[in-house]
Amino acid sequence: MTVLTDREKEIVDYLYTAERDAREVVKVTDKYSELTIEEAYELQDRLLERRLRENKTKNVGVKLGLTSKAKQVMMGVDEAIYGYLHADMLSTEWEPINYSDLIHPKVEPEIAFLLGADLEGEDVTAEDVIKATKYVAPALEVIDSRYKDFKFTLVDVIADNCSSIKFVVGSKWISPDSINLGTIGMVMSKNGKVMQTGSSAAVLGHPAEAIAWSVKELSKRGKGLKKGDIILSGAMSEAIAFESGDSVVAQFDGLGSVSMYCK
Ligand code: 0L1
Ligand code: MG
Repeated sequence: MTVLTDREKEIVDYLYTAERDAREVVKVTDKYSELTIEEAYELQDRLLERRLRENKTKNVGVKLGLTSKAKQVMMGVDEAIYGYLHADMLSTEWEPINYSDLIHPKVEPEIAFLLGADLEGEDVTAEDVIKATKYVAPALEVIDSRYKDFKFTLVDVIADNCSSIKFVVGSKWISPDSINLGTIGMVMSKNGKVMQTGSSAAVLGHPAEAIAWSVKELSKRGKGLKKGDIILSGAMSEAIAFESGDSVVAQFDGLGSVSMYCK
């Protein structure tokens, strides 16, 4: 078992309880401005260990964030980030999401990859990702930064497991060979009104490129992706805020649709 420093214990407790109690908090870097990206990923690991233990859940995959140039420019960074998905974050289309469990949620459209083989190493390419993928499906990711007003630095958001909270995967799973994953158009509506349009090309040029990037990053930290993992490859448009009573549907060319309802 990993022994945590006093600072790690304090930050993990701060972020874990903020999520558990659906309470927004001030940024970690307001107190610890010297934290580095490497330390942020270590904090993320420690936070996820605590989450796995206390929520009695298990790891089911990885999610990528800041994969669009627009979001990177907005944050003043030139790199994507990654976090982890747990079984208790997975929600189905027919099971409402409880607004009272969340702080200030937003939802974004993504393509989910289900891996049929492990992927690891610094030389992994987008072609390797496609070969290792058994199915792709439309997905919605709900993000709920624990930080006040959804405002944070890169260090803050990495330590906070990249704002992860829930995700929904559509029921139509298809082979990645049956579609051009680099040019999928998408329309996301809330309560019947179109809110966002986007393209899979916004995800680092191609969602499989984004996943290849994540495999390289993970391998620098001695990790990889596993057969059976679900990977959320990154948002195809800006996220939209939602509240109790809202329904959201995202329709993807050739992939079908995925929906969620918030009660
Ligand atoms: O999944 C995402 O793209 C979110 C990454 C973190 C940035 C944010 O919360 O907006
Ligand atoms: Mg996302």
